[in-house]
Amino acid sequence: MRHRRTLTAVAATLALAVPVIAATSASATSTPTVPTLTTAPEISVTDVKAHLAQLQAIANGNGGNRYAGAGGYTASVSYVEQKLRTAGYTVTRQPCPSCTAQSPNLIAEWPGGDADQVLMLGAHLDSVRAGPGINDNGSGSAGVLQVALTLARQHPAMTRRVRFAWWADEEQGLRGSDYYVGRLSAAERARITGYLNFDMIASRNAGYFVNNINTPLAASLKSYYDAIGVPTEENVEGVNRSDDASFRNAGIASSGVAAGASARKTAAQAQKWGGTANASYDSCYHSACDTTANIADVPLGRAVNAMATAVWSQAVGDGPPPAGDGFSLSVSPSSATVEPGGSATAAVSTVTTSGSAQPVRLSVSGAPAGVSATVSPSPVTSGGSATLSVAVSASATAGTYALTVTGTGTSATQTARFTVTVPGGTPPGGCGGVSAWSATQAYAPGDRAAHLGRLWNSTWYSTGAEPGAPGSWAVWSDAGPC
Ligand code: DTR
Ligand code: ZN
Ligand code: ZN
Repeated sequence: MRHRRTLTAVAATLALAVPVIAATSASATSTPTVPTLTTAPEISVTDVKAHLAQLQAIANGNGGNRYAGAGGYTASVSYVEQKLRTAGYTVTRQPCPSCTAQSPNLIAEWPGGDADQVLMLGAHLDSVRAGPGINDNGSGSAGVLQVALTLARQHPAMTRRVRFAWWADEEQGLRGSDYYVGRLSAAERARITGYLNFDMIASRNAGYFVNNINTPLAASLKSYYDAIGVPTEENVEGVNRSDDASFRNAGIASSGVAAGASARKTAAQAQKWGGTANASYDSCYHSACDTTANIADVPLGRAVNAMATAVWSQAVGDGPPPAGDGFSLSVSPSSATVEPGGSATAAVSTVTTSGSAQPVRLSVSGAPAGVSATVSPSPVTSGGSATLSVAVSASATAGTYALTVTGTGTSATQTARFTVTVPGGTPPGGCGGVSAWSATQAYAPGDRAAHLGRLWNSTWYSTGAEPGAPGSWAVWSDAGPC
């Protein structure tokens, strides 16, 4: 079922219901209330903070920071990547040659909506060396991640594409986003309808800043704050200091929200937003104290719900969710080279992509003679995993074979490919027609046998002496691969 969030709860505190640009419908009840802002689901601050706790743990385990080029950055990338994959995203690590230690950007696109109209959301995932970077910019990274996970879980009908990015090396000069934008073809650039940036969204002495606040792209972000009665200002402090600049410089519309860095809150701002006048928005900016203790829940919650509002109002349609396939199936790795006599395994993963979890019966087909392939356990409940085991007998014919793993669920059937290559240039029949070595056969000088992808010449009398085993040189000579 679709979540339809009204702003009734927050509206209770407002003297005035603010007209909302992004409103798609008014409440159907007879009580006059604030119009529904969008169909956006509520993003839970608790969920976002759970990601922040993980980023803090990553920094703790990596010398106290997550800067690009160090272990804390790589581990942050792995954390976000794994969360997205589990949710059903195809995630791309884009190596960035111009970034410190060639640190990668991470890009994930939700497969729905018009591919010619792409709304992008991004946050830099690196920190400075001085600290764990939980507000700068764990906050934006975790927020964008939670919105991406929520989109996947809701699986709504899409109008536009939504692409999420976590940038490398922002702190050394916006290098990750600069590389990404520089690599776009003119056609790819033209497809991006806008880029929304989230950098430092949970500052403890928060301001409510919107980048390029009077542009059409900013309207859905601003309208969220308008609707909850929080005044916003242009993000003057952040101009040219975060990844939206890479997009703006390439002529792509950009916006975003921020709660402020080291600049000081004015008396007028303290009056309208609360907090401390004449103190920095974030007193731990670029410092060791930028930890999970440096996060303010209120600006964080507002920013992530503004994000969701922007995504749902700009890219989610009014129709019902597409009839879901229900689950996805993948095999990793998707290929292996297996010598005769050898074996390989691969992980078979399923993910529930819509509705509730379902039992999925797993099977594998397409194995040629001499190759056995099994998948176990079966069935699994979607969300679960199994193992594909491939065993190649000594007499298997060299070649490349496509195996098909089939998952039969209650709402759909999915397949995934696994390619197995048995090496050796042997003509059909295996080792030129020479029989496979047998442990029970008696061999005499001059006999030949095929074993482990090699041809063996018998030089003495033997039974049960395995060619290639230690000491077998006494009775077998190796005549090379076959
Ligand atoms: N992104 C910050 C730079 C920055 C400085 N001031 C602001 C204000 C709002 C957002 C960002 C910033 C950094 O990464 O250091
Ligand atoms: Zn930052
Ligand atoms: Zn910074």
